[in-house]
Parts: sequence; C-alpha cells; structure tokens
Amino acid sequence: MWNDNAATAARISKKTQDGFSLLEAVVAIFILTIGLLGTAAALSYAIHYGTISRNVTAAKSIIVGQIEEIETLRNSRRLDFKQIANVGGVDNTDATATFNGFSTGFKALSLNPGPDGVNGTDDDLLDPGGDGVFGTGDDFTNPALVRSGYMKQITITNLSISMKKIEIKVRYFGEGGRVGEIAGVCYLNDEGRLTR
Ligand SMILES: [Ca+2]
Repeated sequence: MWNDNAATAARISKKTQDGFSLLEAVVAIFILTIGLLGTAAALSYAIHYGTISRNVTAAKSIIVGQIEEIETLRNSRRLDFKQIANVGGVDNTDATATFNGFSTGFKALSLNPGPDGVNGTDDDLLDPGGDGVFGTGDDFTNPALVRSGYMKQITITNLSISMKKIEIKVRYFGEGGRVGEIAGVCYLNDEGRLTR
C-alpha cells in the first residue's frame, strides 16, 4: 500500500515538471509575434499622426501670426489701408513710404522679414551681407533663412473700399512626401477710416 502511494506521488511529481511542448512554444511565439506586430503598427500610426498634428499646429500658428501682423500694420498706420495688397495691387498714393506688396503664390517662409520689415513679401530672404546694411552691393538672397517644411500664400481681395478679404494658406510637408494644406481667412476693415 505504501509503495502504491509512493508510485502515484512520483507520477504526479513527474507530470508537474513536464514544461511546455514544442507545439505550445511555437504557438506562444506566434501569438507573441502577432502582438509585437500590432504594437509596431500602433507605434508607427502614433508617430505618423503625431507628426501631422505638429505640422497642423505650426501651420495654424503661421496663419494667425501673418494675420496679426497685417492687422498691426493697419492699426499702427505703418501701411495705409489701400497699401495692404498683393504685388501689383498696391496703391501707394499719398503714402509716407512705398510698399511693394505681399508676394503672390506659394513662397518659402523666411526667418527674417527682410529690408521692408514685413513678413510675406518678396524681399524676405534678402540678407544684408557682410556690412549688415540693406541696399548695398553685398546684399544677397540667403537660402539659409528659409524655414523649411512650410510654404505660405497670401491672397488679398478688395471686397469694397473699406473691406478686404485676407486668405492665408500654408502647405506643410510630412514624411514620405506627403503634403498637407490648411487655410485661414479673415476680413480686414479700414478701421482708421471708419472709427478715427
Ligand atoms: Ca519682407
């Protein structure tokens, strides 16, 4: 009787130490692989949409910044209301300073406003050169001033003698050659004419 009990205990002990079979290990590795692939896909998705989110936030900031600058140019009277226009549409009549207008079409963003002190114009990438003075012989277009990854277009439409539509579009360039575009529109009135 005692021997029978000992034999049963030995069998139970042996059974608990069997471990995984090869098939169980293969199935476990397969499931783990599927799980890791899913994690990699989720990470890739998160990185991709994180990049898009950053680009959209930056593009919105660029749009708001340009609209606020134009509004400030009007409020400070640095530009007459009739001067706030694209190249070819500026009316410099009786203005204190000549303004060439905002660039047409999509242009690179610059880190500096250039000699006219206004962002979004054709001179934005102009560098004063070694003498640090604009308008001298050593001025040059400096590609190092380009803020890469974004392009901006400013379109100004006269709706009436005292109202303009300002549309700012920003294109951003993501991974894999993807291009996104976001636009902002504001309406600018001739506040000086209307209220001062
Ligand atoms: Ca400029």
